[in-house]
Amino acid sequence: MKKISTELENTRKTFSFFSRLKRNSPVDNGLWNEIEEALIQADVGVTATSRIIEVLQAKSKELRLSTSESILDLLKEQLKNSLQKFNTELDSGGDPSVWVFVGVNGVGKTTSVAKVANWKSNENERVVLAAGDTFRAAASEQLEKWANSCGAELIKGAEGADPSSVIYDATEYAQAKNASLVLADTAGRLHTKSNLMQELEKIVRVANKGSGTVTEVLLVLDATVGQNGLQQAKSFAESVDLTGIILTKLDGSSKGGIIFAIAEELAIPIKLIGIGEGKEDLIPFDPEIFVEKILDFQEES
Ligand SMILES: Nc1nc2c(ncn2[C@@H]2O[C@H](COP(=O)(O)OP(=O)(O)O)[C@@H](O)[C@H]2O)c(=O)[nH]1
Ligand SMILES: [Mg+2]
Repeated sequence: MKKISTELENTRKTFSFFSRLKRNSPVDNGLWNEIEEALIQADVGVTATSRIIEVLQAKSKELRLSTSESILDLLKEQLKNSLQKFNTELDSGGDPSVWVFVGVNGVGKTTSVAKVANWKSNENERVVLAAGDTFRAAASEQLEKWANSCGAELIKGAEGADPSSVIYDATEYAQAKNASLVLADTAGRLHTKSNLMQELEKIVRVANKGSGTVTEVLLVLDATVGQNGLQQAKSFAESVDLTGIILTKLDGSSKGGIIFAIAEELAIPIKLIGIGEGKEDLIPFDPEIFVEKILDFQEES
């Protein structure tokens, strides 16, 4: 897996107000307005932004902070804390463990399955992929290519097959072959279609019936859709117990602030972030590094 680097440049740019900020400008209404505007522009969202500013103002008053530098340090702490209350570890406690990838169309589910397969295969784990997107034949072909390039095995069904049974078969196969991890791809579904959301609930239930245990249900969210991602997360969370979020396309997005909106409004940890289309373009989410990367003063010359 990669380390955070230039891929987050766009996100850092939307927080650029902070890099233009002078270390010792006074704490006045102008400063508060600018902080508020910067957060909203970076897609932190109105609700989360108001809450963040409220807490920041109360604390800065209590601590009698008088420079922009001290306010920014406090903001960093606060943002890190909001992300750190979550456990970002992925649970491998099943035997085999089943990780189910869910989300709407085009967010990067299949690509994320491939990236995780590549990561785990590189750590010498034996990985089985389940082609649970049986809606289109092209979907399992796409996954098959990835499986070959990652050295993972693939279990697929016929087009139109019941995704639950494909995923169930994959867990039985994994058990028989002593593979420790099953990564289950699923078809994209609109969070507004209740029959499709019920199918997800069934997928998780059936996957748990065999030898495997579903230890992760990962919602894949596309960072570029901004605040709409929040609505998707809320709807999916109503149908299945989401254990984590994979936030994709942060490389092309200036909307990294959605991370704070998710943290403030939903109790679902972000576990992985996608920073490109290749199988290596995945990084574990680290709140400390993320906040340090995007919020900083410009180097003084
Ligand atoms: N830039 C970028 N593109 C991505 C990322 N993840 C997925 N994609 C692209 O998004 C498109 C849809 O991905 P796919 O995995 O097929 O989405 P799915 O419909 O949810 O399975 C493809 O063109 C991927 O290459 C990412 O982290 N960054
Ligand atoms: Mg797909």
